Amino acid sequence: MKNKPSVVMIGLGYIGLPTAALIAKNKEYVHGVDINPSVVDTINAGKIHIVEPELDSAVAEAVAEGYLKASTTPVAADTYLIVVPTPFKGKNEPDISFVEAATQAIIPLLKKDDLYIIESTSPIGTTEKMMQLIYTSRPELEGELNIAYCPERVLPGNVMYELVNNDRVIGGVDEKSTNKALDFYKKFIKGDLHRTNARTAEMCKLVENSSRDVQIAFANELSLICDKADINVWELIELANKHPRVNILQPGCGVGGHCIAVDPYFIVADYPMESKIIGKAREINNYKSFWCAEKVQTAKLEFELKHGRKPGIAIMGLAFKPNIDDLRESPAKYIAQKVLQNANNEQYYIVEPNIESHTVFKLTNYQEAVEKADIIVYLVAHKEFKELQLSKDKVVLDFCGVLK
Ligand code: SAJ
Repeated sequence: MKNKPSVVMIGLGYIGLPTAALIAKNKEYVHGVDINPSVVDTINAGKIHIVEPELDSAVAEAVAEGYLKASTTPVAADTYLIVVPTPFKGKNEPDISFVEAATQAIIPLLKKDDLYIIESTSPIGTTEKMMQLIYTSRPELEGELNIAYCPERVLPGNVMYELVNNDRVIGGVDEKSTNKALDFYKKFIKGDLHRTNARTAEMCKLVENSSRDVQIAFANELSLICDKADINVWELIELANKHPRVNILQPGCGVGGHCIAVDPYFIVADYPMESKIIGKAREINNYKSFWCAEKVQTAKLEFELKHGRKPGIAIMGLAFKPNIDDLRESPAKYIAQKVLQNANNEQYYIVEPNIESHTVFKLTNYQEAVEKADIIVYLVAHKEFKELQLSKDKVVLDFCGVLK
């Protein structure tokens, strides 16, 4: 890079890389940092290491024009963005050590008026904690930096559009920091920018995903009740939603992905006595996956009793939600594993139309699977499954509303 970078982006993953490409598209020089040298090499070659529509061309262009360069170490800039993972440690407790390490790495580079922003999903108080860390090492800068929290809210698969168009919540540790962060995001975001303080912005991200988790738990709880009460839950929800102020979400085989099934624990870990509904929703959504696996086991035994032979079983879908290839934290994958652990000479057909092959599961084409199997277990409502015609003799366990 010929010019001095104005932005350093620490963490070039699912959010950091698209954001870096977007800033670079706006003709600001971005120095991207990742601890993984192969990620750095891939990006410097103008290529990408993740699957996300339109990201490849954005990165290729930014690198070719010299606005984006990656490295394993940070350099001096005016704005520093921290977009690293915040995984779990112990029993569902957030681990902010990557945010801490990223902050430590840039502390020596900071100068008066610089802007430091955390985007990583973080427990409440993290931004203030990092401020303390910075000012303890660099007391001469106390009050001279701009420090803010601004969570991302993009939906995987639609990142390049949502990054630009979604509203953002921006919370500084003081007014001056909020203003400076707002000026920064204004340059490349078309959505509205909403001002608040750092703690509220941190909580806002956790609450958005917890709210969805709680709502899905309600739908999943209804599905358990309806199963016992012999009521079609899909019809029930459709009818209840005719009320102008009711909007129930859809039950499924559990909640997956790396956001909704994770972020609520960030609240529960710090406020266990107060977060009763949030904690219970996690339990219900996890239980739903266990319940589905048990249902398959029962259907299998019933088939054997009735027909005097072992059934063929089609497990339809492994992804964490419909029409994607992402299996991370997938309840469908968990159920498939659990069902296979209980296997007893039945024939299994594992189906995932969005991936070619898998290291653990031997995959079968979805048409062949439903033709050969006696029991069809729908775990993910992929569009391909909705077009299938099933013969009347099949036993169908529809956990995600494919047939609704
Ligand atoms: N699900 C249901 N029933 C529903 C809707 C979803 O069971 O009615 C399940 C899905 O099958 C999946 C899980 O919930 O297993 C999560 O899927 P999702 O589409 O609700 O969300 P994600 O994880 O792909 O992305 C979420 C989004 N947050 C919200 O919608 C509040 C996204 O905007 C966030 O940016 C993202 O989390 C994140 O990074 O936090």
